[in-house]
Amino acid sequence: MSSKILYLLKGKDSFVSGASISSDLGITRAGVWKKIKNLREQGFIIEAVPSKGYRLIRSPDLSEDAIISQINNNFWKKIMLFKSIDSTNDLASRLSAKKVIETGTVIIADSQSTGKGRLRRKWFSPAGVNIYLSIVLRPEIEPKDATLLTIMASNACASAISETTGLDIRIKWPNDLEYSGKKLGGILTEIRSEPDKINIAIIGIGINVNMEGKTLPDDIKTSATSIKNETGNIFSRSEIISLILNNLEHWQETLKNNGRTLLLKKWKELSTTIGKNVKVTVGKNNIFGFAEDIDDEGRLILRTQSGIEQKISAGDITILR
Ligand code: BT5
Repeated sequence: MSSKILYLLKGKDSFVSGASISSDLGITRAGVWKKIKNLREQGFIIEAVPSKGYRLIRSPDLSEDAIISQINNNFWKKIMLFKSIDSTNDLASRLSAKKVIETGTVIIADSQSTGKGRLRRKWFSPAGVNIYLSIVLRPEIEPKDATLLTIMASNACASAISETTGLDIRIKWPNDLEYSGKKLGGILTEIRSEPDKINIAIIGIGINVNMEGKTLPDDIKTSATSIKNETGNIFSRSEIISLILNNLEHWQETLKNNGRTLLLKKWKELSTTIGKNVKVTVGKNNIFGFAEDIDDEGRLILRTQSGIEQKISAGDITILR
């Protein structure tokens, strides 16, 4: 409900009267005041002048209501924002196992104590600056196509960040968001499935937004970057998250309506990997070759140095000059 008030106040320079809010939302004036109080507690600066009404002065850069007011709430069922948790993916997994959250739930944290990447690698997750979120879905695709979820999320994130910041964000197979060859975000898709059916998919997204480059730990200082580091500007995390969710809704609908080709085409346009000589590290093995394409399941098609075609489902890519 607070998000509906926000919707009425947003983008207006003038005051909106308490009476009109109360009649638009069908609640009492005291009810309006309570919701305004709730928004203020989330960090919104709202001016209140007797006989004039309410005016939104400033929004916090991360808030549930700001996100809810910008997305399709029939599609996204619930937005949950936490100050600090272990890992948004792990919480999503625990809650979905207990069946206390439904598909279309989005779990967001301001910081994570044990944010994770693939293979339980650490994801650096400091407070107050970045995006850490997990989306819970039950997609109607087969488990062998699960990489398409990472592809969908990569497309959604790259477009959202590019549109908001003007940076040319690219995707490195299979799950990296990059700017100028540096890692700006990553995606971790986890599924629980039966042989022919995905029961639950959790798509985890981490994006470095307003983090200062100098605060990066030593091991990723040269390989990672943030939007702030590249543009010098601070961006609203709520805006970027809302755009990501809107884009994801679009790609899910596209995939449902036999739009796999469109999804893969967009991914290839944004990819830094296809058409390059690469080293693919899979476990302890390195495979050298030419990245020819990805197939319909999102697997990398690699022409090895001995001329053999290999299809690779997961690995770490180094692009060779
Ligand atoms: C990923 O793994 O890139 C997936 C990262 C997904 C993180 C999100 S945050 C919300 C959700 N909840 C979670 O617990 N996780 C997801 P991978 O490709 O394995 O890359 C991990 C590697 O990236 C690490 O080993 C570091 O080298 C590097 N790294 C760690 N933190 C980073 C950061 N903040 N920015 C850039 N690189 C980072």
